[in-house]
Formats: sequence, C-alpha cells, structure tokens
Amino acid sequence: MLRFLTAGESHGKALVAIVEGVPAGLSIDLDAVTTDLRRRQTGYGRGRRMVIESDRAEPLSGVRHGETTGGPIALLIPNKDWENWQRTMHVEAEMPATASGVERPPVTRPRPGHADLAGFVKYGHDDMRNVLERASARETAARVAVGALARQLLAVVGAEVVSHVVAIGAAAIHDAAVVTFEQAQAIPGDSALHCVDGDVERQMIALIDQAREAGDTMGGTFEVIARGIPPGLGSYVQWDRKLDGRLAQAMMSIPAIKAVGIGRGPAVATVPGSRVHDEIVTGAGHPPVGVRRPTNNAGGLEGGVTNGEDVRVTGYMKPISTLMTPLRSVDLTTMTESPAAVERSDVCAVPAAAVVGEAMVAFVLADALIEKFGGDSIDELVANWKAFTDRTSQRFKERKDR
Ligand code: EPS
Repeated sequence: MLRFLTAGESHGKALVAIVEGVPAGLSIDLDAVTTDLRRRQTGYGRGRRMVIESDRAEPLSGVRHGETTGGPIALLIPNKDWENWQRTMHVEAEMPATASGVERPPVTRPRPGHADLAGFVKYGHDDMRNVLERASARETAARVAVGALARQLLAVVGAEVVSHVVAIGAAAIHDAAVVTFEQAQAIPGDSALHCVDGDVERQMIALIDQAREAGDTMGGTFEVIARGIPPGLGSYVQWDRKLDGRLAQAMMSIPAIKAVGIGRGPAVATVPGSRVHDEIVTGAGHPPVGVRRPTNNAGGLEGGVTNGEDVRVTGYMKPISTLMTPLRSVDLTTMTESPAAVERSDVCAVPAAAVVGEAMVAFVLADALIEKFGGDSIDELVANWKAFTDRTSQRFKERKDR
C-alpha cells in the first residue's frame, strides 16, 4: 500500500509530506520533482505569492545514494514567505524577539466558499487564520512532490501522466475527449494556461483579465490523461476497490474541485448507450490486450478496472473564494454584516490545479500498481508485471491461433 500525509500551514515555516510504501530500489530524480513543483506555480491568473516562492522538495529520509530504501520518504518544502509571517504565525506562546514580518489582525469575517466559517464552527477558533492557513491550497505543493515520486514509480512500467486545461468559465475547447495524450504532452511548459487551442486560450485570458478588473475570480475544468497504465488495476468486486471511485475521491480532495468525470463524464447521461460504450473489435489493442477499442469514452476504466486504454479524469474547479470585491459576510466578533475578509490570493488557479490533478492521479495509479503487482523492491514489482503481461498476451495469442 502506498500512502501519504502532509503537514504545514500556508505561511508557516514549511510544508512536509511523508510517503510510505514506495518499493526499494527506485531511482529518484529530484530535478523532475522540482520541475513539477515549478509547473504548479505557473499559469495565468496566479497571484503575487508565486513570485515569492520557488518551491523545492528536500528528501529527509528514505532515499540513499539516489535510490529509495523502502523506508518512509519525508519531503520538506520550505515556505520562503515565512520570513514575512513570523510575527503572525510563530509557534511559541510568546512572540520570539527575533520574529520577522508584521503582526496581522485576526480574521473574523468568513469568506463565502472558503473553509473559514466551517472551521470556526468545527474547531472553535476565534481567529479564522487558524482555519485558512491549513485549508489553503498551498498544501497542494506537498501533494505535487509526492505525485512526482508516484510518477517515477509509474515510469518503471512505461506509464506517463499529463494534463490540459479544458475550460475557464465559459471559454472552453470544443470537445475535450478528442484531445490526445500526445497533444496534451506537446503543450509547451511556459504556456499561459496549458490549453491545446490557442484561440480558446486567448478567450480564457480575456475572461481572467475581466475577472481581475472586477475583483472577481474564475474557475474551470481540466483533464488528466494517463497513458501506458497496465490493464487489471483496481477491482469490481468491492466498492472501495473500484479504481474510478478511488480516483474520484483523490481528485475531489483537491481544494475547490466540485465534480469529477471519468472519460466522457457527465455527458454519458445525455445520450443512448450505443453512443457511449466503446465497441470491442479484432486487431491489436494496447498490449497485452489482444482486442481493440476504436473509442475510449469510458476513460480507460470499466467495472472500476483499468482496461489498457488511456485513463482520463476530469476535474471541475469552482472560482477561488477570496474575492477582491468581497461578498457579504458577518463579522463574527460583532455579529454585524460586513464584507468578507480580503486576503492576497489568485484570480484563477486552474492550470495549477491541473498539475495537482496529475499528482493525485499518479498517486492513485501508483498505489493500484503496487497493489496488483506487489513486491518490496522495484525488481520484484517489474518481474511480477512482466509475468502478468506475458501471460495475458499469451492467452490472447492462444485464442487467436486456435
Ligand atoms: C491561497 C492564497 C494565496 C495563494 C495560495 C493559496 O496565498 P497567499 O495568501 O500567500 O497570497 O497563492 O497558494 C499558494 C501559496 C500555493 O503555493 O499554491 C489560498 O488561500 O488558498
């Protein structure tokens, strides 16, 4: 089993992730982790915080001489902004004499859509900074570092994960389902919004600009595509083993994600079965599957099990809940109506969420890979995967030869 936990506040000293269950002997490419962290920080619509941070993950354990040991991997991502927040976020009961930054007043006006009010009620906090610091999407930097390791694990069986932005508000590409893995992979790293269509991307940028001018925010949709995922991951035999369900949970756990689609997603509810289900025909499929699927509306999952086609998962993100032109709220100190708190924030973070989506999908798929092929070392895992792949190819071949 692969699992991870994160810790850290948005303006605390650092973020931490502990990943357990990575088999021994996996070569770790730290530059690739840094690249993913940098990708998460980019995208048109991000705020000034991203100018301050240049995220890097330092492994504190579980890696030796460039390879995993099988022990838990602890990753540390320092917050550079901590320098500006020590007087607000110090851990000590009394403010240390050396603390830097300014002391900010308590947050007392919850932002509609944010966790502020829920955290006030649930944890009994008076200063909702205790809520927003942990509820902040800053935490997703730690997930991306974990996802980068999961991606390296998937690479040993030749699997890769990419993403593309489908929509920002009403500006959307015509049909996300026809975007291929290669098209998404070919989007330049410095692209403004990571959309495959330049014209649509310009419309998206215009919407973000309009929102910024109005003190408003924008949400949108992104799709994660995983190629080379072995068939047979997940299971139909029990509700909590269905891989589509596990992917949906992981994707939905990303801050601001309000819906998840697999393959054609919600659109399948609007058309007859003959236009939804992917026919099975003779011919070479994705190895080791010896039959072909002309379409992939199912997004690579049938019965909660991977079928060898690309795994396609879409995330639907609501607009960020910190509005520079704030919505109505109530000051919980005086119980009088007062505009919601305004914190420095982003106008749109859909491209960043897409990178986090890649990380969560990579993590769930890596977990499912370990579950199916097991092994405490990469060699063992690869041997089991190869044996299964050969046996499955052979079964199709024998039938063909009959
Ligand atoms: C966030 C608010 C902004 C974002 C932050 C998430 O931070 P700040 O209040 O420091 O300007 O930039 O995202 C990150 C720091 C990040 O690394 O993604 C929020 O309230 O969720």
